[in-house]
Amino acid sequence: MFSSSVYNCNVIDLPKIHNRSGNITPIHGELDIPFDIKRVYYLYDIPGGESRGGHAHYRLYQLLVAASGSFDVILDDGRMRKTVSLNRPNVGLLITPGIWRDLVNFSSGAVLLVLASELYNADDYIRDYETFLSLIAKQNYSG
Ligand code: T46
Repeated sequence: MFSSSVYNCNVIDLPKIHNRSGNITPIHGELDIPFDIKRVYYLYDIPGGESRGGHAHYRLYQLLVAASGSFDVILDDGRMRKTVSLNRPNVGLLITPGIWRDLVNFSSGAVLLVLASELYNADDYIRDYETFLSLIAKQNYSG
C-alpha cells in the first residue's frame, strides 16, 4: 500500500455531454475511473479559509471532483508533494491509498464531490502525520 506515489494520482478527464440547456457528466465505476464506486459523498458550505483532509487512507481509492467552484489538493507520499487545482466539474483527481492529502483554498460556494471505492470505515484513516511517515519508513526498510 505505501508503495503509492503522488505520480499515480492523476487528473482524469471525465465524459461531458453537451446540451443547450446544460451539460451532463456521467461517471461509470471501472469504466471512466479505475475502481468500482461503493460510496458517494460531497462537502459543501465550507467556510472561506477552512481546510479539510489532513489524513491518508490504508485502502481507499477516491476520485475528487470540483462539482462547483474550486480548491487545491496537496498530495504527499512521504517523499514528494504535488498540488493539483480542481475547478472543472468534468475533471477528477484520482487519489490512491497511502497518500496524505490536504484540501485548501476553497472558493466560496465550492462543492467537493467524492466517489469512493469503499464504505466509510474510521479504521481506514491515518490521521497523524508522524504515524504516516513511520509507516512509509517501515515499507521502505522492508522493501
Ligand atoms: C477525504 C476528504 C476529501 C462519515 O460518517 N461518513 C463518511 O462517509 C465521511 C466521508 C465522513 N463521515 C464523518 C466522519 C467525521 O466525523 O464525517 C465527519 C467529518 O469527516 P472528516 O473529518 O474525515 O472530513 P474531511 O473533509 O477531512 O475528509 C473527507 C473524507 O473523510 C476523506 O476520506 O478524503 O473528505
